Amino acid sequence: MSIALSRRRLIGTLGAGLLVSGCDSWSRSGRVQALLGSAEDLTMGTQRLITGEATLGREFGPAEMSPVFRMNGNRTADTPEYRRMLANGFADFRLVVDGLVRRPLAIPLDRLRELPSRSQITRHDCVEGWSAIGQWRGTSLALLLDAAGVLDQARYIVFHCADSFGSTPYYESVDMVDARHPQTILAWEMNGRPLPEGHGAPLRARIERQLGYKHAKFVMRVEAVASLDRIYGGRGGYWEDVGVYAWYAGI
Ligand SMILES: Nc1nc2c(c(=O)[nH]1)N[C@H]1C(S)=C(S)[C@@H](COP(=O)(O)O)O[C@H]1N2
Ligand SMILES: [Mo]
Repeated sequence: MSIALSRRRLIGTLGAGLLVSGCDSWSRSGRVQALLGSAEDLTMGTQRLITGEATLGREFGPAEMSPVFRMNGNRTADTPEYRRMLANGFADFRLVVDGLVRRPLAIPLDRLRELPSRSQITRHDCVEGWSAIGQWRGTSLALLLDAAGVLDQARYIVFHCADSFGSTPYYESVDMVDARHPQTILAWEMNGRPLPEGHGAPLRARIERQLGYKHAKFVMRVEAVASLDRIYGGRGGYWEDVGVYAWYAGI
């Protein structure tokens, strides 16, 4: 607890000098974007330095689970293909792992469920100001990346989702430290039941040391890339491209 507090305080102190308040036109200039970018790098670097790359996010006991875990963002993926897969219990679903890998994979859900899995009870923190504690079980992303043989040039993992806002698909990305973190899983179970539609069936990412929007729901494809520049808007995620939230959302 005190470590978490002092970490926050330190990050706050370091960040405060660089962050510029207000939403005048100057704040939208390239200079501010650059400043915000360097503040983000500093936050990530500081956090990794203090907590270490493999530090686990806090885990809770069953008694601490929230009676209600709300749904947020898209509660379904409104495409004919998704509806078809949902109606069929995802029997036709294949998780694609591709990009900078030696062996691209297309893995059925049943097969994923047979692989070694990890279960964790963690707190989900949404940037909008709510939290909930839930249990997640799923397949380690590191295991899948090893099975596909991720190439050395790969620096990020992109989660491609089935849902969109308007015509813009939701997506998210993490670097290799978070991709290979022991608690980073593609969860197919929530609170002891198959992952419900509203929470991202059939698979959603759990990135336990980052805020809620990084936890991509409705994950269809995992892509290893050297750079995020040419993925959609180039900022590494749907909300990042909109310009609202930072790519690194460490908590
Ligand atoms: N594909 C997809 N993933 C998403 C979102 C979304 O709209 N689409 N919303 C994000 C946000 S902001 C939060 S807080 C969590 C909400 O997860 P929940 O619905 O399981 O509570 O999912 C995240 N992942
Ligand atoms: Mo969120």
